[in-house]
Amino acid sequence: MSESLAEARNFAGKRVHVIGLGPYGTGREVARVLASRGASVTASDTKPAAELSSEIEALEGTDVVIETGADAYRGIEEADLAIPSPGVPLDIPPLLRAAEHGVDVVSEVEVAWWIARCPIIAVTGTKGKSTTTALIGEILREEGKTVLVGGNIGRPLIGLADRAPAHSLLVTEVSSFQLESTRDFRPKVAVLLNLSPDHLDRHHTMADYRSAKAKLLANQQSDDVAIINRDDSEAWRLAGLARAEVVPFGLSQPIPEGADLTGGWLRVKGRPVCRETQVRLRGKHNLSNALAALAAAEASGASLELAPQSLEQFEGLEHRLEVAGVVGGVIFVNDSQATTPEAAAAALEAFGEHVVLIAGGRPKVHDFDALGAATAKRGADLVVIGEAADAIAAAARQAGVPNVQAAADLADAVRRATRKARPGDVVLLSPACASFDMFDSMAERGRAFKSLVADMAANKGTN
Ligand code: UMA
Repeated sequence: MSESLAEARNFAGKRVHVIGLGPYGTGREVARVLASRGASVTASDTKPAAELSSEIEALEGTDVVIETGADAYRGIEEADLAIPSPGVPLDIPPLLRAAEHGVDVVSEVEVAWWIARCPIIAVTGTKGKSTTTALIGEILREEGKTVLVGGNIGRPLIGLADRAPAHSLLVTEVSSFQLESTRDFRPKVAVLLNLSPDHLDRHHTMADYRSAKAKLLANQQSDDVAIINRDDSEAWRLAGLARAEVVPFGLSQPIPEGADLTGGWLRVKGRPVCRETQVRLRGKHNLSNALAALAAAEASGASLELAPQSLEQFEGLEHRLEVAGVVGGVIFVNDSQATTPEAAAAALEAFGEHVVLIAGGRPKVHDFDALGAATAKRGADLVVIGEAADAIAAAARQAGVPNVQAAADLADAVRRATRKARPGDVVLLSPACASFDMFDSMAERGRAFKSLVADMAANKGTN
């Protein structure tokens, strides 16, 4: 271990200011882990204490000082280290002030890297991160490896890094928010799936977003591996920056030195591993994710002998092309996680059946032309909702989609889509937008959809 890493790992007597006690527990876990390692920790959140009761309760019995509401950030200038949660922008005045006072500002992922005793396999990209992360975990686990899976997927990395034994493998999803304030973070295996405009409210420009994602590769060395999507021009541009061994993957051409799809087989370094038809996940984008997962597992020491079983069994994650139910012969699919037009267009491609698409919400981008074209190409019907309803409808009509209906809310959209659908059709919620105009989160939107489907099933009987 380098001297600087040993120093970074030593928290005894350090003053640490954690910002954000969000619902997924990043702030709570950072505070808990570093307090247990001897740091003197303050945790701030601008929300009032009453809205943070479960996070505050979880820190009871520790020495963590909690500052909320108007008291948030008290004493931050005196800290040695400030650790903002992923959702905290780096340019808020208290953080800028702290940095001016010489406070070291880094993300939780950076600190997790300092303390981890085992190799880290880190996955980023605009879409497919969670699925690929979970799949890598499954493939490695099936081979009998000790694996911990977490990160942006909803289980903060630092808690896993704190307890992962040296012989284990830590598979983590990392977001641009988490990468933005890393410094030395160096995954043994890095996976870059794709890059398209997202989170521009925070990163402002595509160049800034790309720079945040590029930090995944920044500290890797020649004995590390970077697995990068050759089919995605934005992601592949970053391959030039990698010092690690680059292993390309992609569906569009044979890649004997990487992972590809040739003659109906998913291959890694020219070796057929699994038939395309064995992959349970639907959609071309998921075949691409499967290639990335195979390459990452291989780079992490897996033989891939049991990978076909993993790919056959892996059903995917909640809110990602998740079958919510079958009612009256119509398949209802919850893809609430699809918050960009690219993701919704990829979802449309996943089905051979006739699709009635429900799309709309709070737009993250304003160009829906490609989604309109994809809807027209698939001959899908369309029901639009939310703030982006008019923009999506206009793009779809322009592309030649004849059948577009506007709905008042999600329940109305499900009613209209159900009326349109025939037995054997798919009603697909793939909104292409954020949820915040109608829901607290994409997960709440997905659950609302599933509960509408469950109500219909209860009323009609499933078949
Ligand atoms: N806050 C302040 N001051 C500010 C801004 C915010 O005090 O100036 C407080 C807020 O009141 C809030 C907290 O900071 O209580 C924000 O918390 P958080 O959301 O950053 O923390 P967690 O709940 O632990 O969730 C974070 C990730 N959240 C975000 O990236 C916004 C979770 O990803 C992640 O699962 C979790 O850490 C564990 O790693 C969520 C997500 O939507 C699911 N991620 C985006 C995505 O996947 O597209 C990137």
